[in-house]
Amino acid sequence: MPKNEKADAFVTEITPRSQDFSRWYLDVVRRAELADYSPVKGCMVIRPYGYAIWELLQQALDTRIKAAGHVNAYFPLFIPESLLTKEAEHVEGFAPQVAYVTHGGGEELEERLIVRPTSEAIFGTMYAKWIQSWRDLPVLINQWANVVRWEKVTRPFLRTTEFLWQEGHTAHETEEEAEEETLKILDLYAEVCESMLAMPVIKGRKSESEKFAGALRTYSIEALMGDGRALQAGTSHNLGQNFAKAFDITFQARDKSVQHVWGTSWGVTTRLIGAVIMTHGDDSGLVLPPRVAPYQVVIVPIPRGNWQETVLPKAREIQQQLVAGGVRVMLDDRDSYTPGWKFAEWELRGVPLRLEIGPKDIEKSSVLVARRDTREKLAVPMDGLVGRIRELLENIQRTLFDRAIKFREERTQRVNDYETFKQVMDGRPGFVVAPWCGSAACEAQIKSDTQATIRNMPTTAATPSGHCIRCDHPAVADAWFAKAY
Ligand code: 87F
Repeated sequence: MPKNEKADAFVTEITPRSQDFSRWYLDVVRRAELADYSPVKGCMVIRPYGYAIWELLQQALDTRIKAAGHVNAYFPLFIPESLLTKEAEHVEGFAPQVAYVTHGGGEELEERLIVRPTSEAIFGTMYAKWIQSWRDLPVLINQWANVVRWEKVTRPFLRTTEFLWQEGHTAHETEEEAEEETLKILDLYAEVCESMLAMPVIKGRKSESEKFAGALRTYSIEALMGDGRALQAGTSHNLGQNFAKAFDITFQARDKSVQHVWGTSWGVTTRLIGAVIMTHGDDSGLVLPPRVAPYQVVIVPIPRGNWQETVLPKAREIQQQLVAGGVRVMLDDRDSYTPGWKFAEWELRGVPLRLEIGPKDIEKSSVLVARRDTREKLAVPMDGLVGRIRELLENIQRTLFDRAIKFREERTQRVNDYETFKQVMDGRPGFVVAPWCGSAACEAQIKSDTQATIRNMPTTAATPSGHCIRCDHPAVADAWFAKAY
């Protein structure tokens, strides 16, 4: 496509957020080259730019998971059908989502295999073999893997048939230790979301109806997206002894008695990429927090005069300085595109800082720096450039987080009566915090009246004072309600 035609095209190619948020989201995913659809419905290709974000996130998670004492391993993709049905009770609701392998080597298999939708069953089976004594505990294993869940409605990153994740599976001597582990991981997830993705999250416990059926207690982190809908960004389960009983994972305790281990499982997925898009993106496209930006800085040389001999060498020199200073840099030296086209392109792809350098800048020994988050432009002296750029990147990281916090505060309302609750839920989307009695009936009624679900109940909250928003019985918790993804 000729340059100008392409340049005109992209401006109109992103639907404004206010017009249609989900169209906007799909436009950004496609135009920023984060992902693309594959020939199999619901399966997507994570393109290099999207995968680079995942790698940065993966590294941050992996480092912290290991620092918390866990080790990585790899368990098989295929699981015998009979293993899954051992935990029949927990699996019932999920059955339609399971994909089967029925043939191999040109023959029908004696036993069908499932493509893992999660790995509790295979971890459980192996733990039963590996764990004998209290001396073998705790077992703290994580794996990075792909999983498959057959989904009717899919959306890139947010809900796909196959996705990438980490899943941790641990076994402990006591219930207290398992609970401690579950909450430790919840904190870890929250810290990664807040420090890396600049995405504030609410940490809390799920209601009975929203918890994983195989768990004693499920905790989640919940974030508010740019359209005011909530997104579950990670879960951590205290499995109690449920899986230990289903898979016969026992150990000889210190007092010589034989007991079942206490388990946990927890995971975050490539959905987090969707979360970062919807938390910070704007009408010009993606806005990436510097810590997960594949390129933190793009250098665009301004082609004037004999720029190849003057501007380009200077641009390369700056690039090298920045790289040496630990900054991820892209020097866009393609001469087939105009600077204006490049500006729009890297803006759309969310690069936090753009450096423009032309003959005039060289004369003045400075560069022009444009921030993606605030769109501010400033001249920065070449002298001390690396330090200044690093400061700016940190400032952008903080600014995005502060902005997201402010947005969430503006979109969070506390209410104490059902009429107001319904009105608020009917209005501008966001979180509504309200006292709840703990009954599934009230929860279901609220959902059918308003489409809102309990996202979670913060672990840090004080005991609630009020009465259930719906039935007026004494409340067991202040619940965070929202319409959710
Ligand atoms: C789909 C099909 C079969 C979710 C499923 O949340 C089974 C399941 O067990 C299933 N979808 N789950 C629950 C997964 C629980 C848990 N596993 C480890 C997590 C995080 C990572």
